[in-house]
Amino acid sequence: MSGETTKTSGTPGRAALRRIVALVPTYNERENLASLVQRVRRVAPEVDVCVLDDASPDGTGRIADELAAADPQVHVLHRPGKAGLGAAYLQGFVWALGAGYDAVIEIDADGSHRPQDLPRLIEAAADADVVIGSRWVPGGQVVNWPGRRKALSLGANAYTRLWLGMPVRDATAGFRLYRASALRDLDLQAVASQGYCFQVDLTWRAVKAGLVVVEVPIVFVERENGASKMSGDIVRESMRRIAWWGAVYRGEQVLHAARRLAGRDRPTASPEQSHPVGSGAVSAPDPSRSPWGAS
Ligand SMILES: Nc1nc2c(ncn2[C@@H]2O[C@H](COP(=O)(O)OP(=O)(O)O)[C@@H](O)[C@H]2O)c(=O)[nH]1
Ligand SMILES: [Mg+2]
Repeated sequence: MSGETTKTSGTPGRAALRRIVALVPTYNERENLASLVQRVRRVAPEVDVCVLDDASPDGTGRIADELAAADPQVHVLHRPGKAGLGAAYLQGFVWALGAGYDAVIEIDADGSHRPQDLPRLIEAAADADVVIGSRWVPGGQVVNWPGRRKALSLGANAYTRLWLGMPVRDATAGFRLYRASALRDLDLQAVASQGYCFQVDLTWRAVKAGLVVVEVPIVFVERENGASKMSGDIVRESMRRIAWWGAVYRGEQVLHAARRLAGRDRPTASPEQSHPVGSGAVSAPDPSRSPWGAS
């Protein structure tokens, strides 16, 4: 498998993934949903599907109901109204954990995430807690995106790296696999991100928790039908929240550094005061250099 590993401090010998569910968030995806669900079921028949629909006015929820009625491996969660991708996924995660799945996959309804890449994501999870289908690692690709969308995605990832220093190339990617055990480690109740910064939020939590995050290259194909829900509000929420997480992180680094310096001057310093501190960038795969002390 080609890909990039962000951390290597997780548990070796991970459990086999017997039950997997692909969560498909939808808002006005009438033209896309049936084909996406059929493709997922064809490529990965062992994988269940759960549609997370925010009461789409175009009737996507009814189509999801028809798909579920025809296939016992397809489920639907009807949500009361458009509340953002993050909120939909959080409900999906809680549902999947309650239903006993070993892993969840996030996949868009619009065909941008190709179902034929699913087996590689699942395969990569043999050695990882979180697998990101990445556009921005060698071998990754974006098809039919206008220059400004490419710039937005690359800019968002550069902004994220600048603030958070984590060595993930595509932290905003929405094609992912999470082991159920990883989700349980991530304190989902504390997640407040509503829009697409949800993806960065969970990546950041996974890296901070010392989980193994792997990026595998994917080809992202821009939708042919329907409209993108990307908006200025979503971009602004992302910029605000990422800057806040970064400021907290940098503040903690300064605090640790100050404590370490103070510890040098005082031989009686407590173990906490003399704890090793990271050097700025998240220096995986050497957890002893992690600013969170995940050694
Ligand atoms: N349930 C739910 N799904 C959403 C919402 N916003 C976007 N989506 C879905 O999230 C996926 C990605 O959205 P899309 O508009 O394609 O974003 P883009 O690929 O960045 O342009 C699609 O399946 C959308 O239908 C939302 O508020 N609620
Ligand atoms: Mg899309």
